[in-house]
Amino acid sequence: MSSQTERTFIAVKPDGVQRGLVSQILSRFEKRGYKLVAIKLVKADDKLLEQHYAEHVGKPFFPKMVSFMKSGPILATVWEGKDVVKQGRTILGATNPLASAPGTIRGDFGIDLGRNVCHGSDSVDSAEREINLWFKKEELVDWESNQAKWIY
Ligand code: RTP
Ligand code: MG
Repeated sequence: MSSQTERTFIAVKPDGVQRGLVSQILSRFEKRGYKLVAIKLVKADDKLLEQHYAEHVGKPFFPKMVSFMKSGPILATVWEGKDVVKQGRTILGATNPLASAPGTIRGDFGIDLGRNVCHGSDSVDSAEREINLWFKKEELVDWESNQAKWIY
């Protein structure tokens, strides 16, 4: 996979959707130069969340986190571009919004660990797994961005 086609899974959690932060979050990825390849609103169920957060099943915070993630729609997106997995996490900020720098999504929009507005894949392998979990192959749109020649 060439660096320009690296992909990551970014989600706006139910608090971000309810608070009307969707457009501002999408805008940060668009303005940075990343290409949107998939987007949809999802009401997640237990099965999807147990697979998505498989590494956290059984931890004390897991049941509360799942009930929060089921409390409203989640905006699921896939973005493509150079180093997008790592850069996506940087754009999101630290897990705990209180430890997130101003200028990051969590640092600008959050103050509570359990209400941290957004999710981003933590590695290229996680990204591939999460994209396949949340999206069908045909939902990933293959298109050529006219901006690419100005971004790269
Ligand atoms: P995410 O997967 O949601 O993008 O967050 P992350 O990688 O930054 O952090 P992770 O360790 O994967 O944790 C997943 C989510 O669980 C909640 N959490 N609560 N001790 C706690 O109460 C606790 N620890 C983690 C957070 O909302 C975190 O985003
Ligand atoms: Mg995580």
